[in-house]
Amino acid sequence: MKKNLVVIAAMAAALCMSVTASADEDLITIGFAQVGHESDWRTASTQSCQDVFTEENGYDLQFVDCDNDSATQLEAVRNFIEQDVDYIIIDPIVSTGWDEVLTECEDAGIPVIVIDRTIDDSDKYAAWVGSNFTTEGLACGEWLKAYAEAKGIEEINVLVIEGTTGSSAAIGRTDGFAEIAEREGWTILDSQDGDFTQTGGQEIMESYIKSYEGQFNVVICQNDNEAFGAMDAMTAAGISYGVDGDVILVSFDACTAGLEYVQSGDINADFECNPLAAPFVEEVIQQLEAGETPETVVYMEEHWYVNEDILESITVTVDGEEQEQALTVVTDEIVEAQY
Ligand code: GZL
Repeated sequence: MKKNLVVIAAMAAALCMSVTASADEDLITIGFAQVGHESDWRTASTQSCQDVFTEENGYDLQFVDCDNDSATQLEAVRNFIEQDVDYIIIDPIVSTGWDEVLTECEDAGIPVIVIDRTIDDSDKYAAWVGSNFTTEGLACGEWLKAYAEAKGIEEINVLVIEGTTGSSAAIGRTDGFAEIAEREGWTILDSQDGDFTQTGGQEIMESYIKSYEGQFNVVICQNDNEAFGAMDAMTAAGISYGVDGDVILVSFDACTAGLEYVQSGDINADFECNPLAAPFVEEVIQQLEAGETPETVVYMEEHWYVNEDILESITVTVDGEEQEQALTVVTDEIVEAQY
């Protein structure tokens, strides 16, 4: 009797393994080479993918945090090719140096989907899902123009804390804002890389205060974590900022903590960059699975958040077309619902 039970148990185990194996074979394997873990935005971006690409949804997500290192990111993609994953998702730390490895993905027959930041030296990918960073920079400039006029501020002297050098997010926000600054005759006293981190924002702001104290009345931080660091540096130096301060403080991303500071008046305006791309990436993958051709460019919906309701909207010229873009005053409900 005992022998039979052992045989049945062994057969059940083998059946379970074969079911598991075939179930595993049914999973769509995805290699995701993420920028790193430098900001609240990045955490939300990673979580979005981990929430969507789960086993119960039919996916096997192989996630690599590339720690803001381009060599690590290229190696992660090549390892995904070795593993023969079904799809590769890349959020490119920098926008160049990609054609060789994307050619290797193409030769291996593995579709690539780019999210968030752009790849500017190759088009060997199935789709890109993200934001128009230049529009974000233009909107920031147009808001500052309208806000200064409404406040009767005639002279604008700006310090910019940029994001990671070479990233399309930093390039776009810098170029967009600079276009308006040049048109309006503003002075950009300095513009340095804070690497999208709170430490970077604080260190650059501390250096700026040493060099430009008393000369600037606007600080533009290219993400919220840099703004948090800049706030710490200005507070330590006794410099007031925000709606009731001597310095207008502007940020990008509009993460929950950033919006809390907009609501409190510490940050005057925060230009949202939406990190929740995974549902749109899944749509692309499902279209490819069905043999369909997905949209190659998918823009995320974004809002421009402000503390005061003195302006309802701004006009931003995007690719030659004038667009009326609403300004949204931050409320408890908006903060509660944010990423
Ligand atoms: C922008 C994204 C940027 C965020 C930062 O889409 O790539 O990188 O603005 C993040 O918070 O570090």
